[in-house]
Amino acid sequence: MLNNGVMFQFFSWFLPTDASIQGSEPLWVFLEEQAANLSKAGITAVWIPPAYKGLGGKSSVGYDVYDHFDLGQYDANSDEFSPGENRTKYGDKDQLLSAVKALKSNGVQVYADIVINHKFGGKEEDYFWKAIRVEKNNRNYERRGNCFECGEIDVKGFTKFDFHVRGNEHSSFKWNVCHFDALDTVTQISQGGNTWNGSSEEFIDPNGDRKSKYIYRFLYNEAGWNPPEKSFDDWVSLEKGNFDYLTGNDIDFGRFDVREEIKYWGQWLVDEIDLDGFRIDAVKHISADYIREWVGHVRAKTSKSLFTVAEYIAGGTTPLHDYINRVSATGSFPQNISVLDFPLRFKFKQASFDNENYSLPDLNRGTLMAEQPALAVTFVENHDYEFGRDPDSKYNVYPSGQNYIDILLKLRSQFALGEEWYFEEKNIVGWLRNGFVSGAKGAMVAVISNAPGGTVQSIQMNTGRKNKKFYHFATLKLFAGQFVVARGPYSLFGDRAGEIWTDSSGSGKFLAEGRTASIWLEEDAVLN
Ligand SMILES: [Ca+2]
Ligand SMILES: [Ca+2]
Ligand SMILES: [Ca+2]
Repeated sequence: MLNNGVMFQFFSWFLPTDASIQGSEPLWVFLEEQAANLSKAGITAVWIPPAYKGLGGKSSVGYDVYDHFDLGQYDANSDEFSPGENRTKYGDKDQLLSAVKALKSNGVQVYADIVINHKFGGKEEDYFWKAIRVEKNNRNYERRGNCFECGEIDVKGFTKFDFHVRGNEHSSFKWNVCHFDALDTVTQISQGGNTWNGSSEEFIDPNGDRKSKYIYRFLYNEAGWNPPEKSFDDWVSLEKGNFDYLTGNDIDFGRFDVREEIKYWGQWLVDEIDLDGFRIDAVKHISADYIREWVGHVRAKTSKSLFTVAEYIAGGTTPLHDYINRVSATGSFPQNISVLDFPLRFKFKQASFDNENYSLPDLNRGTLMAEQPALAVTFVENHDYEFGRDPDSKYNVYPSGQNYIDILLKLRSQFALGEEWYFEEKNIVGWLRNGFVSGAKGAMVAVISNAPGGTVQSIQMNTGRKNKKFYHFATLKLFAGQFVVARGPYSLFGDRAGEIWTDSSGSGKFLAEGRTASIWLEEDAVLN
Protein backbone atom coordinates (compact mmCIF):
# COMPACT_ATOMS: atom_id res chain seq x y z
CA MET A 1 0.00 0.00 0.00
CA LEU A 2 1.16 3.52 -0.62
CA ASN A 3 2.66 5.57 2.18
CA ASN A 4 -0.25 6.60 4.44
CA GLY A 5 -2.58 4.93 1.98
CA VAL A 6 -6.26 4.44 2.72
CA MET A 7 -8.12 1.35 1.56
CA PHE A 8 -11.86 1.82 1.04
CA GLN A 9 -14.14 -1.20 1.55
CA PHE A 10 -16.59 -0.52 -1.26
CA PHE A 11 -19.47 -2.70 -0.07
CA SER A 12 -21.31 -3.79 3.04
CA TRP A 13 -23.15 -6.96 3.98
CA PHE A 14 -26.72 -5.69 3.76
CA LEU A 15 -26.22 -3.53 0.70
CA PRO A 16 -29.24 -4.30 -1.52
CA THR A 17 -28.56 -5.42 -5.08
CA ASP A 18 -28.60 -2.21 -7.18
CA ALA A 19 -29.25 -0.14 -4.07
CA SER A 20 -30.89 3.27 -4.39
CA ILE A 21 -27.74 4.81 -2.87
CA GLN A 22 -26.00 3.54 -6.03
CA GLY A 23 -28.57 5.24 -8.25
CA SER A 24 -30.27 1.82 -8.52
CA GLU A 25 -27.37 0.66 -10.67
CA PRO A 26 -25.03 -2.30 -10.14
CA LEU A 27 -22.20 -1.63 -7.70
CA TRP A 28 -19.56 -1.82 -10.44
CA VAL A 29 -21.32 0.95 -12.40
CA PHE A 30 -21.55 3.10 -9.28
CA LEU A 31 -17.88 2.42 -8.50
CA GLU A 32 -16.89 3.60 -11.98
CA GLU A 33 -18.90 6.80 -11.49
CA GLN A 34 -17.29 7.41 -8.10
CA ALA A 35 -13.69 6.78 -9.17
CA ALA A 36 -12.74 10.45 -9.45
CA ASN A 37 -14.48 11.35 -6.16
CA LEU A 38 -12.69 8.58 -4.31
CA SER A 39 -9.36 9.77 -5.61
CA LYS A 40 -10.12 13.38 -4.73
CA ALA A 41 -11.12 12.42 -1.18
CA GLY A 42 -7.75 10.77 -0.58
CA ILE A 43 -8.63 7.11 -1.13
CA THR A 44 -5.60 5.30 -2.53
CA ALA A 45 -7.06 1.81 -2.93
CA VAL A 46 -10.46 0.18 -3.16
CA TRP A 47 -11.18 -3.26 -1.70
CA ILE A 48 -13.85 -4.72 -3.94
CA PRO A 49 -16.17 -7.53 -2.81
CA PRO A 50 -15.71 -11.09 -4.14
CA ALA A 51 -16.29 -10.58 -7.84
CA TYR A 52 -17.09 -14.15 -8.80
CA LYS A 53 -20.26 -16.23 -8.84
CA GLY A 54 -21.59 -17.50 -5.52
CA LEU A 55 -24.26 -20.04 -4.68
CA GLY A 56 -26.77 -17.24 -4.17
CA GLY A 57 -26.16 -15.84 -7.69
CA LYS A 58 -27.38 -12.27 -7.93
CA SER A 59 -28.18 -12.05 -4.21
CA SER A 60 -24.89 -13.49 -2.99
CA VAL A 61 -22.55 -11.19 -1.06
CA GLY A 62 -19.84 -13.36 -2.59
CA TYR A 63 -18.40 -15.50 0.19
CA ASP A 64 -20.34 -18.62 -0.89
CA VAL A 65 -18.09 -19.18 -3.91
CA TYR A 66 -19.45 -21.37 -6.66
CA ASP A 67 -17.19 -20.65 -9.66
CA HIS A 68 -14.02 -18.60 -9.21
CA PHE A 69 -13.75 -18.05 -12.97
CA ASP A 70 -17.26 -16.64 -13.46
CA LEU A 71 -16.95 -12.87 -13.07
CA GLY A 72 -20.55 -12.41 -14.08
CA GLN A 73 -20.23 -13.47 -17.72
CA TYR A 74 -21.91 -16.90 -17.71
CA ASP A 75 -25.61 -17.54 -17.65
CA ALA A 76 -25.92 -19.89 -14.74
CA ASN A 77 -29.40 -20.87 -15.85
CA SER A 78 -28.52 -24.50 -16.42
CA ASP A 79 -26.75 -24.77 -13.12
CA GLU A 80 -28.21 -24.38 -9.68
CA PHE A 81 -29.16 -20.72 -9.90
CA SER A 82 -32.21 -18.74 -10.78
CA PRO A 83 -32.56 -18.51 -14.54
CA GLY A 84 -31.32 -15.90 -16.91
CA GLU A 85 -28.65 -14.09 -14.91
CA ASN A 86 -25.06 -13.73 -15.92
CA ARG A 87 -24.27 -11.05 -13.41
CA THR A 88 -23.27 -11.27 -9.78
CA LYS A 89 -24.79 -9.06 -7.09
CA TYR A 90 -22.34 -6.36 -8.19
CA GLY A 91 -22.85 -6.46 -11.95
CA ASP A 92 -21.34 -8.25 -14.93
CA LYS A 93 -17.78 -8.75 -16.02
CA ASP A 94 -17.68 -5.82 -18.46
CA GLN A 95 -18.97 -3.45 -15.77
CA LEU A 96 -16.29 -4.75 -13.39
CA LEU A 97 -13.54 -4.17 -15.93
CA SER A 98 -14.80 -0.64 -16.68
CA ALA A 99 -14.86 0.23 -12.99
CA VAL A 100 -11.31 -1.01 -12.49
CA LYS A 101 -10.13 0.97 -15.51
CA ALA A 102 -11.73 4.15 -14.14
CA LEU A 103 -10.12 3.65 -10.73
CA LYS A 104 -6.68 3.07 -12.21
CA SER A 105 -6.90 6.10 -14.47
CA ASN A 106 -7.65 8.12 -11.32
CA GLY A 107 -4.62 6.68 -9.55
CA VAL A 108 -6.63 4.42 -7.24
CA GLN A 109 -5.42 0.86 -6.73
CA VAL A 110 -7.74 -2.15 -6.76
CA TYR A 111 -7.56 -5.01 -4.26
CA ALA A 112 -9.67 -8.13 -4.81
CA ASP A 113 -11.31 -10.19 -2.10
CA ILE A 114 -9.82 -13.69 -2.27
CA VAL A 115 -12.13 -16.41 -0.97
CA ILE A 116 -10.37 -19.76 -1.30
CA ASN A 117 -11.22 -21.61 1.90
CA HIS A 118 -14.38 -23.28 0.65
CA LYS A 119 -16.86 -23.76 -2.17
CA PHE A 120 -20.65 -23.86 -2.22
CA GLY A 121 -23.37 -24.84 -4.64
CA GLY A 122 -22.12 -28.05 -6.22
CA LYS A 123 -24.48 -30.69 -7.52
CA GLU A 124 -25.56 -33.66 -5.51
CA GLU A 125 -24.84 -36.24 -8.23
CA ASP A 126 -21.43 -37.05 -6.84
CA TYR A 127 -19.89 -40.17 -5.35
CA PHE A 128 -20.26 -41.42 -1.83
CA TRP A 129 -16.96 -40.83 -0.04
CA LYS A 130 -15.54 -42.35 3.14
CA ALA A 131 -15.80 -39.98 6.06
CA ILE A 132 -15.79 -39.81 9.82
CA ARG A 133 -17.88 -37.49 11.97
CA VAL A 134 -15.85 -35.15 14.14
CA GLU A 135 -17.04 -33.03 17.02
CA LYS A 136 -17.78 -29.48 16.09
CA ASN A 137 -15.92 -28.04 19.07
CA ASN A 138 -13.00 -30.48 18.96
CA ARG A 139 -12.18 -31.39 15.39
CA ASN A 140 -9.58 -33.91 16.54
CA TYR A 141 -12.26 -35.94 18.32
CA GLU A 142 -13.47 -38.56 15.88
CA ARG A 143 -16.64 -40.47 16.49
CA ARG A 144 -15.39 -44.06 16.55
CA GLY A 145 -16.96 -47.22 17.95
CA ASN A 146 -20.22 -49.03 17.15
CA CYS A 147 -23.07 -46.58 17.14
CA PHE A 148 -25.05 -44.30 14.90
CA GLU A 149 -22.67 -42.39 12.58
CA CYS A 150 -19.66 -43.92 14.30
CA GLY A 151 -16.56 -45.18 12.62
CA GLU A 152 -16.09 -45.00 8.86
CA ILE A 153 -19.29 -44.08 7.09
CA ASP A 154 -20.09 -43.10 3.51
CA VAL A 155 -21.56 -39.67 2.88
CA LYS A 156 -22.79 -37.69 -0.09
CA GLY A 157 -23.19 -33.94 -0.41
CA PHE A 158 -23.28 -31.03 -2.86
CA THR A 159 -19.71 -31.55 -4.03
CA LYS A 160 -19.81 -31.89 -7.83
CA PHE A 161 -18.79 -28.80 -9.78
CA ASP A 162 -18.76 -29.41 -13.53
CA PHE A 163 -19.39 -25.82 -14.71
CA HIS A 164 -21.07 -27.04 -17.87
CA VAL A 165 -22.23 -23.53 -18.81
CA ARG A 166 -18.68 -22.18 -18.73
CA GLY A 167 -17.28 -25.44 -20.07
CA ASN A 168 -13.50 -25.42 -20.20
CA GLU A 169 -13.08 -21.69 -20.79
CA HIS A 170 -10.23 -20.30 -18.64
CA SER A 171 -9.86 -23.65 -16.83
CA SER A 172 -10.84 -27.25 -17.47
CA PHE A 173 -10.54 -28.22 -13.79
CA LYS A 174 -13.73 -29.86 -12.48
CA TRP A 175 -14.22 -30.25 -8.78
CA ASN A 176 -15.72 -33.18 -6.99
CA VAL A 177 -15.74 -34.72 -3.54
CA CYS A 178 -12.10 -35.84 -3.72
CA HIS A 179 -10.90 -32.20 -3.75
CA PHE A 180 -12.38 -31.38 -0.37
CA ASP A 181 -11.46 -32.11 3.25
CA ALA A 182 -14.84 -31.90 4.92
CA LEU A 183 -18.43 -30.66 4.78
CA ASP A 184 -21.22 -30.08 7.26
CA THR A 185 -24.24 -30.78 5.10
CA VAL A 186 -24.75 -34.27 3.75
CA THR A 187 -27.68 -35.45 1.69
CA GLN A 188 -27.16 -39.19 2.19
CA ILE A 189 -25.37 -41.36 4.71
CA SER A 190 -24.53 -45.02 4.28
CA GLN A 191 -23.52 -47.16 7.21
CA GLY A 192 -23.54 -50.94 7.72
CA GLY A 193 -25.43 -51.54 4.48
CA ASN A 194 -28.20 -49.05 5.29
CA THR A 195 -28.59 -45.78 3.46
CA TRP A 196 -30.75 -42.89 4.51
CA ASN A 197 -31.24 -39.24 3.70
CA GLY A 198 -29.03 -36.92 5.67
CA SER A 199 -31.92 -34.59 6.26
CA SER A 200 -34.39 -37.24 7.45
CA GLU A 201 -35.36 -37.85 11.07
CA GLU A 202 -32.75 -40.57 11.39
CA PHE A 203 -30.20 -37.84 11.07
CA ILE A 204 -31.04 -36.57 14.54
CA ASP A 205 -28.22 -37.02 17.01
CA PRO A 206 -28.91 -39.72 19.64
CA ASN A 207 -28.95 -36.88 22.15
CA GLY A 208 -31.94 -35.50 20.28
CA ASP A 209 -30.13 -32.35 19.26
CA ARG A 210 -31.46 -31.33 15.89
CA LYS A 211 -29.89 -27.93 15.73
CA SER A 212 -26.31 -29.03 15.98
CA LYS A 213 -24.50 -29.28 12.67
CA TYR A 214 -21.91 -31.98 12.35
CA ILE A 215 -18.68 -32.01 10.44
CA TYR A 216 -17.82 -34.94 8.24
CA ARG A 217 -14.14 -35.22 7.50
CA PHE A 218 -13.17 -37.20 4.41
CA LEU A 219 -10.62 -39.91 5.07
CA TYR A 220 -8.99 -41.01 1.85
CA ASN A 221 -7.93 -39.86 -1.56
CA GLU A 222 -8.58 -41.96 -4.67
CA ALA A 223 -6.88 -45.35 -4.98
CA GLY A 224 -3.29 -44.85 -6.08
CA TRP A 225 -3.27 -41.17 -5.13
CA ASN A 226 -0.36 -39.83 -3.12
CA PRO A 227 -0.96 -39.05 -0.29
CA PRO A 228 -3.51 -41.85 0.18
CA GLU A 229 -4.88 -40.34 3.40
CA LYS A 230 -6.64 -37.03 3.82
CA SER A 231 -6.26 -34.87 6.90
CA PHE A 232 -7.26 -31.41 8.01
CA ASP A 233 -4.65 -29.00 6.69
CA ASP A 234 -1.57 -27.93 8.69
CA TRP A 235 -0.69 -24.40 9.82
CA VAL A 236 -4.26 -23.34 10.40
CA SER A 237 -5.59 -21.91 13.67
CA LEU A 238 -5.56 -24.52 16.45
CA GLU A 239 -8.81 -23.25 17.94
CA LYS A 240 -11.25 -26.18 18.18
CA GLY A 241 -8.29 -28.54 17.82
CA ASN A 242 -7.81 -27.69 14.16
CA PHE A 243 -9.79 -24.85 12.60
CA ASP A 244 -9.33 -25.89 8.95
CA TYR A 245 -13.08 -26.32 8.57
CA LEU A 246 -15.16 -23.15 8.53
CA THR A 247 -18.12 -23.67 6.22
CA GLY A 248 -19.35 -25.25 2.98
CA ASN A 249 -17.10 -27.74 1.21
CA ASP A 250 -13.66 -27.16 2.74
CA ILE A 251 -10.94 -27.15 0.11
CA ASP A 252 -8.16 -29.72 0.56
CA PHE A 253 -4.86 -27.90 0.12
CA GLY A 254 -3.04 -31.13 0.92
CA ARG A 255 -3.62 -32.02 -2.75
CA PHE A 256 -1.16 -30.96 -5.40
CA ASP A 257 -3.82 -30.57 -8.11
CA VAL A 258 -5.92 -28.27 -5.91
CA ARG A 259 -2.93 -26.12 -4.93
CA GLU A 260 -1.97 -25.70 -8.57
CA GLU A 261 -5.49 -24.86 -9.72
CA ILE A 262 -6.02 -22.13 -7.12
CA LYS A 263 -2.58 -20.63 -7.84
CA TYR A 264 -3.39 -20.61 -11.54
CA TRP A 265 -6.70 -18.89 -10.74
CA GLY A 266 -4.94 -16.16 -8.71
CA GLN A 267 -2.60 -15.42 -11.57
CA TRP A 268 -5.51 -15.42 -14.03
CA LEU A 269 -7.55 -13.05 -11.82
CA VAL A 270 -4.73 -10.49 -11.54
CA ASP A 271 -4.25 -10.49 -15.31
CA GLU A 272 -7.96 -10.54 -16.15
CA ILE A 273 -8.95 -7.66 -13.83
CA ASP A 274 -5.59 -5.85 -13.67
CA LEU A 275 -5.37 -6.04 -9.89
CA ASP A 276 -2.91 -4.31 -7.55
CA GLY A 277 -3.40 -6.51 -4.50
CA PHE A 278 -5.53 -8.73 -2.32
CA ARG A 279 -7.55 -8.95 0.83
CA ILE A 280 -7.44 -12.66 1.65
CA ASP A 281 -10.51 -14.02 3.38
CA ALA A 282 -10.52 -16.38 6.38
CA VAL A 283 -6.79 -17.16 6.49
CA LYS A 284 -6.96 -18.76 9.92
CA HIS A 285 -8.78 -21.63 8.19
CA ILE A 286 -6.25 -22.02 5.36
CA SER A 287 -2.73 -23.42 5.61
CA ALA A 288 -0.34 -20.48 6.14
CA ASP A 289 2.20 -22.39 4.09
CA TYR A 290 -0.23 -22.49 1.19
CA ILE A 291 -0.94 -18.76 1.40
CA ARG A 292 2.82 -18.14 1.20
CA GLU A 293 3.03 -20.46 -1.81
CA TRP A 294 0.00 -18.81 -3.44
CA VAL A 295 1.11 -15.20 -2.93
CA GLY A 296 4.66 -16.06 -4.04
CA HIS A 297 3.41 -17.77 -7.17
CA VAL A 298 1.06 -14.99 -8.20
CA ARG A 299 3.65 -12.26 -7.55
CA ALA A 300 6.30 -14.14 -9.53
CA LYS A 301 4.02 -14.97 -12.46
CA THR A 302 2.55 -11.49 -12.78
CA SER A 303 5.73 -9.52 -11.90
CA LYS A 304 3.64 -7.31 -9.62
CA SER A 305 4.34 -6.52 -5.96
CA LEU A 306 0.64 -7.06 -5.11
CA PHE A 307 -0.06 -5.58 -1.69
CA THR A 308 -1.65 -8.35 0.39
CA VAL A 309 -3.65 -8.03 3.60
CA ALA A 310 -4.89 -11.13 5.41
CA GLU A 311 -8.10 -11.40 7.41
CA TYR A 312 -7.15 -13.30 10.58
CA ILE A 313 -9.83 -12.83 13.23
CA ALA A 314 -8.27 -12.86 16.70
CA GLY A 315 -8.74 -11.01 19.96
CA GLY A 316 -5.02 -10.90 20.74
CA THR A 317 -1.88 -10.40 18.70
CA THR A 318 -0.02 -13.68 19.38
CA PRO A 319 -1.67 -15.65 16.55
CA LEU A 320 -1.17 -12.66 14.24
CA HIS A 321 2.58 -12.55 14.92
CA ASP A 322 2.79 -16.33 14.45
CA TYR A 323 0.94 -16.02 11.18
CA ILE A 324 3.10 -13.19 9.89
CA ASN A 325 6.24 -15.15 10.81
CA ARG A 326 5.04 -18.28 9.08
CA VAL A 327 4.22 -16.44 5.84
CA SER A 328 6.92 -13.78 5.75
CA ALA A 329 9.90 -15.37 7.51
CA THR A 330 9.67 -19.10 6.79
CA GLY A 331 10.22 -21.33 3.79
CA SER A 332 12.18 -20.89 0.59
CA PHE A 333 10.19 -17.94 -0.73
CA PRO A 334 8.93 -15.88 2.22
CA GLN A 335 6.26 -13.33 1.27
CA ASN A 336 5.54 -9.97 2.88
CA ILE A 337 1.95 -9.61 4.00
CA SER A 338 -0.05 -7.21 6.14
CA VAL A 339 -2.79 -8.27 8.54
CA LEU A 340 -6.05 -6.59 9.53
CA ASP A 341 -5.82 -5.33 13.13
CA PHE A 342 -8.76 -7.17 14.69
CA PRO A 343 -7.44 -6.77 18.27
CA LEU A 344 -7.61 -2.99 17.83
CA ARG A 345 -11.11 -3.22 16.38
CA PHE A 346 -12.30 -5.22 19.40
CA LYS A 347 -10.74 -2.64 21.74
CA PHE A 348 -12.49 0.19 19.88
CA LYS A 349 -15.75 -1.66 20.44
CA GLN A 350 -15.08 -2.09 24.16
CA ALA A 351 -14.07 1.55 24.52
CA SER A 352 -17.31 2.60 22.82
CA PHE A 353 -19.35 0.82 25.51
CA ASP A 354 -17.27 1.66 28.57
CA ASN A 355 -17.02 5.44 28.09
CA GLU A 356 -14.84 7.06 30.79
CA ASN A 357 -14.33 3.72 32.55
CA TYR A 358 -12.18 2.59 29.63
CA SER A 359 -8.48 3.27 30.04
CA LEU A 360 -7.55 4.91 26.74
CA PRO A 361 -3.89 3.76 26.84
CA ASP A 362 -5.23 0.21 26.36
CA LEU A 363 -5.92 1.11 22.74
CA ASN A 364 -2.18 1.30 22.25
CA ARG A 365 -1.35 -2.05 23.87
CA GLY A 366 -1.85 -5.58 22.59
CA THR A 367 -2.76 -4.41 19.12
CA LEU A 368 -0.92 -4.93 15.87
CA MET A 369 -0.81 -1.15 15.49
CA ALA A 370 1.22 -0.99 18.74
CA GLU A 371 3.41 -4.03 18.16
CA GLN A 372 3.99 -4.25 14.41
CA PRO A 373 2.63 -1.00 12.98
CA ALA A 374 4.17 -1.33 9.52
CA LEU A 375 2.14 -4.48 8.87
CA ALA A 376 -1.10 -3.40 10.58
CA VAL A 377 -4.13 -2.49 8.52
CA THR A 378 -6.39 -0.76 11.01
CA PHE A 379 -10.13 -0.40 10.61
CA VAL A 380 -13.14 0.63 12.63
CA GLU A 381 -15.81 -1.61 11.11
CA ASN A 382 -16.34 -4.13 8.33
CA HIS A 383 -19.05 -6.17 6.64
CA ASP A 384 -18.83 -9.05 9.15
CA TYR A 385 -19.34 -6.93 12.23
CA GLU A 386 -21.67 -4.22 10.99
CA PHE A 387 -24.97 -3.73 12.79
CA GLY A 388 -27.26 -6.72 12.41
CA ARG A 389 -24.58 -9.27 11.50
CA ASP A 390 -23.33 -10.01 14.98
CA PRO A 391 -25.25 -8.30 17.78
CA ASP A 392 -22.45 -8.85 20.25
CA SER A 393 -19.86 -7.07 18.15
CA LYS A 394 -21.53 -3.85 17.23
CA TYR A 395 -20.34 -0.45 18.25
CA ASN A 396 -22.31 1.62 20.67
CA VAL A 397 -22.43 4.54 18.30
CA TYR A 398 -22.55 4.60 14.53
CA PRO A 399 -20.51 7.52 13.33
CA SER A 400 -21.35 9.14 10.05
CA GLY A 401 -20.72 12.51 8.50
CA GLN A 402 -18.77 13.17 5.37
CA ASN A 403 -17.06 16.34 6.66
CA TYR A 404 -15.50 14.35 9.42
CA ILE A 405 -14.17 11.63 7.08
CA ASP A 406 -12.88 14.22 4.59
CA ILE A 407 -10.94 16.07 7.30
CA LEU A 408 -9.39 12.88 8.67
CA LEU A 409 -8.28 11.75 5.21
CA LYS A 410 -6.70 15.11 4.45
CA LEU A 411 -4.94 15.36 7.79
CA ARG A 412 -3.65 11.84 7.31
CA SER A 413 -2.04 12.58 3.96
CA GLN A 414 -0.70 16.06 4.79
CA PHE A 415 0.15 15.94 8.51
CA ALA A 416 0.33 12.32 9.76
CA LEU A 417 3.98 12.21 8.72
CA GLY A 418 7.37 12.15 10.34
CA GLU A 419 8.28 10.94 13.82
CA GLU A 420 5.45 10.03 16.19
CA TRP A 421 5.53 10.95 19.89
CA TYR A 422 2.82 9.58 22.13
CA PHE A 423 1.56 10.71 25.58
CA GLU A 424 -1.07 9.04 27.72
CA GLU A 425 -3.26 9.29 30.79
CA LYS A 426 -6.29 7.22 31.64
CA ASN A 427 -8.90 9.41 29.92
CA ILE A 428 -6.79 11.44 27.55
CA VAL A 429 -4.12 10.45 25.04
CA GLY A 430 -2.24 12.56 22.54
CA TRP A 431 -0.05 12.01 19.50
CA LEU A 432 2.39 14.40 17.95
CA ARG A 433 3.48 13.93 14.34
CA ASN A 434 6.68 15.80 13.89
CA GLY A 435 6.67 16.53 10.18
CA PHE A 436 10.13 17.37 8.85
CA VAL A 437 9.77 14.85 6.00
CA SER A 438 8.91 15.29 2.36
CA GLY A 439 5.23 16.18 1.89
CA ALA A 440 4.62 17.12 5.54
CA LYS A 441 2.98 20.49 6.11
CA GLY A 442 4.17 20.84 9.72
CA ALA A 443 3.63 19.46 13.19
CA MET A 444 0.22 18.14 14.23
CA VAL A 445 -1.09 17.24 17.66
CA ALA A 446 -4.14 14.98 17.94
CA VAL A 447 -5.76 14.56 21.35
CA ILE A 448 -8.56 12.13 22.25
CA SER A 449 -10.51 12.23 25.50
CA ASN A 450 -13.17 9.81 26.73
CA ALA A 451 -13.98 11.80 29.87
CA PRO A 452 -17.65 12.74 30.33
CA GLY A 453 -18.92 15.19 27.71
CA GLY A 454 -18.84 18.86 28.57
CA THR A 455 -15.64 18.68 30.63
CA VAL A 456 -12.34 19.93 29.25
CA GLN A 457 -9.27 17.73 29.69
CA SER A 458 -5.65 18.56 29.09
CA ILE A 459 -2.44 16.63 28.61
CA GLN A 460 1.16 17.83 28.80
CA MET A 461 3.00 16.98 25.58
CA ASN A 462 6.44 17.70 24.28
CA THR A 463 6.27 18.84 20.69
CA GLY A 464 9.93 19.43 19.94
CA ARG A 465 8.89 22.98 18.95
CA LYS A 466 10.18 25.53 21.45
CA ASN A 467 8.14 28.68 22.22
CA LYS A 468 5.85 27.77 19.39
CA LYS A 469 2.20 28.56 18.89
CA PHE A 470 -0.24 25.78 17.94
CA TYR A 471 -3.73 26.72 16.83
CA HIS A 472 -6.96 24.79 17.30
CA PHE A 473 -7.69 23.42 13.85
CA ALA A 474 -10.81 21.42 14.60
CA THR A 475 -12.62 19.30 17.14
CA LEU A 476 -14.40 16.15 16.01
CA LYS A 477 -17.42 15.44 18.13
CA LEU A 478 -20.70 13.61 18.14
CA PHE A 479 -23.62 15.94 17.68
CA ALA A 480 -27.23 14.85 17.07
CA GLY A 481 -26.14 11.34 16.08
CA GLN A 482 -23.45 12.44 13.64
CA PHE A 483 -19.79 13.16 13.95
CA VAL A 484 -19.32 16.83 13.16
CA VAL A 485 -16.31 19.04 12.70
CA ALA A 486 -16.16 22.13 14.93
CA ARG A 487 -13.73 24.57 13.39
CA GLY A 488 -12.15 27.83 14.40
CA PRO A 489 -12.31 29.33 17.90
CA TYR A 490 -14.05 26.76 20.01
CA SER A 491 -16.31 28.50 22.49
CA LEU A 492 -16.01 25.82 25.12
CA PHE A 493 -12.35 26.63 25.55
CA GLY A 494 -13.05 30.32 26.06
CA ASP A 495 -10.10 32.58 25.48
CA ARG A 496 -7.70 29.69 25.24
CA ALA A 497 -9.47 28.23 22.26
CA GLY A 498 -7.41 30.01 19.68
CA GLU A 499 -3.95 28.94 20.59
CA ILE A 500 -1.60 27.00 22.81
CA TRP A 501 2.02 28.07 23.38
CA THR A 502 4.80 25.60 24.06
CA ASP A 503 7.45 26.58 26.60
CA SER A 504 11.19 26.89 26.17
CA SER A 505 11.56 23.09 26.33
CA GLY A 506 8.91 22.52 23.64
CA SER A 507 6.24 21.32 26.05
CA GLY A 508 2.62 22.44 25.97
CA LYS A 509 -0.69 21.60 27.59
CA PHE A 510 -3.10 20.43 24.89
CA LEU A 511 -6.85 20.41 25.37
CA ALA A 512 -9.77 18.27 24.34
CA GLU A 513 -13.36 18.25 25.46
CA GLY A 514 -14.57 14.92 26.89
CA ARG A 515 -15.67 12.45 24.18
CA THR A 516 -14.08 14.39 21.38
CA ALA A 517 -10.87 14.46 19.41
CA SER A 518 -9.11 17.79 18.95
CA ILE A 519 -6.55 18.64 16.30
CA TRP A 520 -3.88 21.29 16.82
CA LEU A 521 -1.58 22.47 14.05
CA GLU A 522 1.67 24.33 14.21
CA GLU A 523 1.33 28.06 13.51
CA ASP A 524 1.33 28.85 9.78
CA ALA A 525 0.69 25.20 8.84
CA VAL A 526 -2.35 25.03 6.60
CA LEU A 527 -4.43 22.08 5.45
CA ASN A 528 -5.38 22.09 1.79
CA1 LIG B 1 -10.02 -24.66 5.42
CA1 LIG C 1 -6.36 -31.63 3.75
CA1 LIG D 1 -8.67 -27.87 4.07
